[in-house]
Amino acid sequence: MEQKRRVFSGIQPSGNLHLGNYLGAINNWVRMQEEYDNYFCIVDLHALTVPQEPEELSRKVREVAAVYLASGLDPERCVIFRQSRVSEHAELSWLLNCVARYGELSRMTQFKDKAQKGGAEVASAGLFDYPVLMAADILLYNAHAVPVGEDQRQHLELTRTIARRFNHDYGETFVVPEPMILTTGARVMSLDEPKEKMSKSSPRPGSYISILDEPDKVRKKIRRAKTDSGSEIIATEDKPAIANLLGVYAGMTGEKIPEVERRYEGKGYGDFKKDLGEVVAEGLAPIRERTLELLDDPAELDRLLDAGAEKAREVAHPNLLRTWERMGLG
Ligand code: ATP
Ligand code: LTN
Repeated sequence: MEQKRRVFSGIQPSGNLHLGNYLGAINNWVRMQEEYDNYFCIVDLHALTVPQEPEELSRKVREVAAVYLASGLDPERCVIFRQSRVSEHAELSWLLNCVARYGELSRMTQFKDKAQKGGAEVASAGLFDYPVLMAADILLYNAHAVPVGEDQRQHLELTRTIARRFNHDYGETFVVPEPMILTTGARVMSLDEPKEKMSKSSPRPGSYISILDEPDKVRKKIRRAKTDSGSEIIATEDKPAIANLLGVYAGMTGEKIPEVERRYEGKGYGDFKKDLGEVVAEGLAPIRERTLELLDDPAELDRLLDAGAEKAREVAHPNLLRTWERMGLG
């Protein structure tokens, strides 16, 4: 039998999982899980790059695991695990720190944005190093493809650079991974500020729809979402707010944006937002309900994550040993 290609991806257990995480990442993982050999991680070490409340963090790890399952990831087909429980991630990260360059990390826009927000002087060294740990996550599994949202493109390009440089300097070791970034849903913007991406770390709850928001809250947030001037429901550049809402509609229903535009020809923003509220509320409701059920049994979630870590280690450990050898630590 032909070997399936491998995918690796992850989400940080920080803040509230939102519609962008769902449409840009999880929903695509669910759809393609049959086709690939899947590794989906809860990247708790990445979450530590900005301050976290310790108790909250462990609660969030289970929450992300529950959302993965509730969204339809099947633990028979996907290895679901927690990054910190496979210590090879941190170990490979150090080795790759010695391959990645300071100049490259200085050019990462996510670091620049986040460091600027909290003050660059007090940003953690971990925040600066974040993309190297991400490269370690991916290269440790020799993943062929990495399904993520558009905001991760630059990090993936760096991962590819690190893999190529390592292979050149130490001999063929790592698969150079391909980004897998779909067009619809890859960049969901804030509801109140369509120039900013919908983000977990946003202090404004009205800016995002949490996967765990109650249906009425979802409807309300969409009703209040910013719109553009004019009245046509079309995804043009001068209509960033409506274009974003159309993208959400298409992402949730699996339709193409032009199909949705056609359906709303001659209708007003009010009608469109009302329907969109229903589509999103109804789409998320079963995921929310199932997540809450799963969270009622934390021991079962922990057991699943432990089993996942064990399976992940079967791939990660030999790859780390091989990297040691290549670098002269064998
Ligand atoms: P933060 O904004 O706090 O950095 P985040 O919301 O970007 O967090 P992550 O855990 O960093 O969340 O991202 C998890 C996945 O969700 C990644 O694949 C990322 O590309 C995707 N993603 C995040 N935000 C969006 C968005 N607004 N639209 C589409 N995909 C997104
Ligand atoms: N940086 C990613 C999360 C992440 C990730 C990964 C995604 C960490 N390691 C490996 C894909 C593959 C983010 O979405 N902010």
